Amino acid sequence: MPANLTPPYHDAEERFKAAATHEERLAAMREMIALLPKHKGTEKLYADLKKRLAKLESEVEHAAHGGRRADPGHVKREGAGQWVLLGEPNAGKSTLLAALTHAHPEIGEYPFTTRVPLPGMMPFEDVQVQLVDTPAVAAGHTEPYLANLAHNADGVLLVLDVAADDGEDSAKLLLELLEKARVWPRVRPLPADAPPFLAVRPVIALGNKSDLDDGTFAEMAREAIGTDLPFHPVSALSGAGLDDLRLLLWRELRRIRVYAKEPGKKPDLAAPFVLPDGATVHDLAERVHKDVASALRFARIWGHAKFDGQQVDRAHVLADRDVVELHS
Ligand SMILES: Nc1nc2c(ncn2[C@@H]2O[C@H](COP(=O)(O)OP(=O)(O)OP(=O)(O)O)[C@@H](O)[C@H]2O)c(=O)[nH]1
Ligand SMILES: [Mg+2]
Repeated sequence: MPANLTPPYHDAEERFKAAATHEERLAAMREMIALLPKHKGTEKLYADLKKRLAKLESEVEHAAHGGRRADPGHVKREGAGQWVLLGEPNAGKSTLLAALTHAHPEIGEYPFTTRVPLPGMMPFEDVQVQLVDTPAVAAGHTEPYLANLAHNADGVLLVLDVAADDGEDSAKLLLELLEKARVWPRVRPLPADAPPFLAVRPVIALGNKSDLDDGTFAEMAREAIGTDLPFHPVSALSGAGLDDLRLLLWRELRRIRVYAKEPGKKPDLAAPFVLPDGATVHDLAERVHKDVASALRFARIWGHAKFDGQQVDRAHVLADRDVVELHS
């Protein structure tokens, strides 16, 4: 019996042949199945198409997983800076991410809920700070890529569960991981015989679940992680301590916000440039465009300078919240 295939079916078949990606092939194949006239003469072809569709679907699924598995230890940096959260199972890393950012991580009473790193953006005033939730640090179960993730971040948050009874062991594991990651807490003076390739970074310990504690457990956790590290009791559940933490996460990045302004126009206060502490007018011009930097003659500054609109040269060091008018 002839199949009597219709022109729209043939069109879909042409699209299938011309498809450049798995997704396009998948879409065209689904159309072919939908457009296939259904009668005795197309029974075999229908069964064949369904089989090919199932195979294609599993290939696409496989490719997607392969892609995700390829580099779980790299999370693209976005916003003003990146903090990585590290901690024992159930410490509350994901609950913290959910409380501080717009991300929606899975949260569970059981350990190892989080399987892959998950970033979220924390709004702070007019900037966004990136936090990265990670799978737990636990003896024999720590994902090897966590060391890389910590090394490449701008700062590390060690999340401790003050109510847990294995506080000392998990503090030890976290400190070992920092060492493996070659992250040196910025508050610690660098010894003369410091190992090479260290990333000197802000490291902050959080005593989470402070709602379950009168302060006694927090003190024990602080001693376990090292009293020289900044330590902040917080509760991801009640929100206690989180406002202070937001400010700290911005401040410890040691960055400034500056607002660029064109002569004769109002500054764009909604979109600050974020630069490292100590950045100059030249650094800002470079960030705007390299041509702007090379053509720069002087700048005018509103903010911390002696008087508003003061003329400065390219070596002038900027301060947080300066408004800068670049003149070429
Ligand atoms: N009382 C209290 N419970 C909390 C707090 N933060 C988290 N929890 C609870 O602790 C459990 C674990 O929270 P998660 O955020 O999933 O912990 P996690 O560190 O991400 O755990 P893993 O992904 O397994 O490593 C959940 O039942 C949370 O509701 C807190 O501040 N106080
Ligand atoms: Mg988690």
